Amino acid sequence: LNSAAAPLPSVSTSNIERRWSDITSYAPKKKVQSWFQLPNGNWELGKIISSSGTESVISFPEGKVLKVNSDSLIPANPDILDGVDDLMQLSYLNEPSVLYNLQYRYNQDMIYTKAGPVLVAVNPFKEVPLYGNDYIQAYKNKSIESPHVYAIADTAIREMSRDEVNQSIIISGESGAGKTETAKIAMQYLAALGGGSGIEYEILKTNPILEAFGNAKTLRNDNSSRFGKLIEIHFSETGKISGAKIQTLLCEQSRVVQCAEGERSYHIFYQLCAGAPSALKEKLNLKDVGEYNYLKQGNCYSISGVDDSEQFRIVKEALDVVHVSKEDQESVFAMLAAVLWLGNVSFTILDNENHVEAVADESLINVAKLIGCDIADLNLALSTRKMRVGNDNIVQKLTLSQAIVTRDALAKSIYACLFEWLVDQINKSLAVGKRRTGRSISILDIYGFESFDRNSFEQFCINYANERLQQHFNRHLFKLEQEEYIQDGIDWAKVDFDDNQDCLNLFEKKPLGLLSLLDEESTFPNGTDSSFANKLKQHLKSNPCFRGEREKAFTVSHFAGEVTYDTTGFLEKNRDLLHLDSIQLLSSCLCHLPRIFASNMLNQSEKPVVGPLHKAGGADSQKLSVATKFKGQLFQLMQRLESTTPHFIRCIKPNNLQSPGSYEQGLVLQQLRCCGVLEVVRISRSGFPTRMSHQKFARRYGFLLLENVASQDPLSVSVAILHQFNILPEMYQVGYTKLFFRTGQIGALEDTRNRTLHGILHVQSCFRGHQA
Ligand code: AOV
Ligand code: MG
Repeated sequence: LNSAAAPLPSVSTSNIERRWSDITSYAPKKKVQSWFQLPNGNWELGKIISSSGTESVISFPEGKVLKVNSDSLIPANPDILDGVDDLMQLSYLNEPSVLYNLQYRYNQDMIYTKAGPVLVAVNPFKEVPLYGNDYIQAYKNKSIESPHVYAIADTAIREMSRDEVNQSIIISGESGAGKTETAKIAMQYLAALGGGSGIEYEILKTNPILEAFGNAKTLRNDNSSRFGKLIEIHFSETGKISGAKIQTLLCEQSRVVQCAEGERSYHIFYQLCAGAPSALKEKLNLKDVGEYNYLKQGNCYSISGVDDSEQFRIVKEALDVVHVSKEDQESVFAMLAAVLWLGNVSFTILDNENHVEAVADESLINVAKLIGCDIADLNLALSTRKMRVGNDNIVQKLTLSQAIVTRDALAKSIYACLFEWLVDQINKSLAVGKRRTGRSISILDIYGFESFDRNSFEQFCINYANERLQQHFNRHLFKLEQEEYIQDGIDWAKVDFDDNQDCLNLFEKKPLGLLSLLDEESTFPNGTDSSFANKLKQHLKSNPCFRGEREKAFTVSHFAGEVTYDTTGFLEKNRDLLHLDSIQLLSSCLCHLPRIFASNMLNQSEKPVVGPLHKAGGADSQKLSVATKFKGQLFQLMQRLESTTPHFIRCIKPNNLQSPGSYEQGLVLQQLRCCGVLEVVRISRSGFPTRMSHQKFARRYGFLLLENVASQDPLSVSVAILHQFNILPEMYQVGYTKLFFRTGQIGALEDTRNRTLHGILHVQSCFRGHQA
């Protein structure tokens, strides 16, 4: 979140305590050590010297003594619990204690902590000695128990083979929190354990490629993912990786032609300019990054600590590994150069109606040469538009602003197609072999929640995707879990959580949701960003998640905070026009383009979902709106995840400076709150994570019974087992169909079962030995 806008936690501690009071209520009342909130919002640990009525006297380490309202104190845990592995172990589960516990670990480079079933990862912003082969082996052999991404990946592998169910590792967190790094760490572990065929090496090499083409420096993150990615890694019966498939979520296109001050376009442009060998440079007529308009706008050419030229070498090597031929690689670089040169194409005004033609300078000549078309054809495609009026084709000249839009649309399309083509190539190379078992582990890494001073269509899509992801998290950790308890009739006090269904409805409802209204307005030839904003205000004003703002803006209350969107450019970005002329130009040109692009480009004119968008305008293609396409991809992605057992990792960004050693309590707390980390811990602690049907339980442990049970029905047998093993009543619940156990309870039973079985087998083998 925006640092300026990130609210510090409320100074009124009583609210927070009330909020968590039910959680802390079973803890002892005697407050020896307590948290006290300072006016700056941070918490300080003090010792209570005396307490009388509503007032307490508390002393702080540096000698300060304060008389405070007893209600404002929040109990702290005893020192022995400092830095516990799992927040479930805290005696007092409250916000300052959780913040302190994470910080205590963070200060010692223990960046991972469990919150019940969820792994919390606090971004260290520096190298920490927790990775590599020794650690991988240690987690594999279970000689280390501390929380880690490796441990999550290990559980996923085990459960995949044990339960024969596909698994997923779902990584979330706001921009710059560490999702992409975490995804790579998980991939490392899977590759190490499932390696052998060599395909794991290819899988790892997709990272530098996709990051070069899909990541960029933003104000939040020097290596920010501008696309979402689900990689499905397939395993054979023997547990070896047999292939993989990557599915992506729309790549941010606008960045190709514009970016904010201090940000960069996609890494690959800078890498190409810095790293291309001189022969390639000459062939593509490459200049210094500072010569290209598209790269100049951000006024930022390098990233500290990153050598673009070296990165280019790494990307080329990776392209070799995933079998992109040298010839195709050269075409890719030529397309990138074409995009850069397109940005330098300028126009001269021909008449007093502002009609233009492109200036036939170096830029135009280079573009034509690079994409292999005629200069005159390119000029026509950039400065005119064919229209059909009745039965006649007429040619309309474009004005300066129309020509610029057309030029930029062409550049964005080339880039988007290039990206899709690359993903296709990678998927071909990683294609799962014939002997597939259908078992897989998927890793999800999308762009994180974003809130800038100015938020546009891109943030709108990104934050919508994050809202969906949060819903998935809620469904699995809160809804489904509690529904199962209630359905099976066990005694359960419901734990509340922040359901984000209302916000999702605001986006998805038809016909009066944000997405529908956007599409509708995009189909009107006369629709504008302000008519769109007005429509939103008119139809959505009573929605609690929506607020109309002055001018063309509106605010959405997201699960992670409020974001105000400026609708400027929304319609154009959603329509994403590419004139038929441009499509024809590209599909007729000479280089490798047709092969790379033709199918993708022409696909775009398939379904007229946006409706009569360009009927009035003429011969433009009809195609899916960007928002609709995005929603479709998102649904596909979520659907894939639905059939898997999820493992959640929550990445936390400890500061907005991207620097090590700084832990801002307010910022961390806000992230913990918005994703409901404490509620997850609470459900896990009071919940019954292990469950087994009466039948299965009776079958599995029935033979351990010492006395015969009068009735042989599974429930009576189960109850008899529970009694014989002295399992305390508060440790389990008997449902209509299942038994529910608290964490760890079934472990002792399982041990006895194993020991007994082992004993029986041992006796049997002795017996057989004796006979022989
Ligand atoms: P993101 O994926 O969550 O942001 P990244 O994974 O790109 O965030 O992490 C941002 C930066 O934090 C990285 O470039 C590293 O410098 C650092 N970092 C993260 N995790 C680690 C780690 N485990 N060890 C060392 N450094 C780390 V975005 O893609 O912006 O939402 O759209
Ligand atoms: Mg990322």
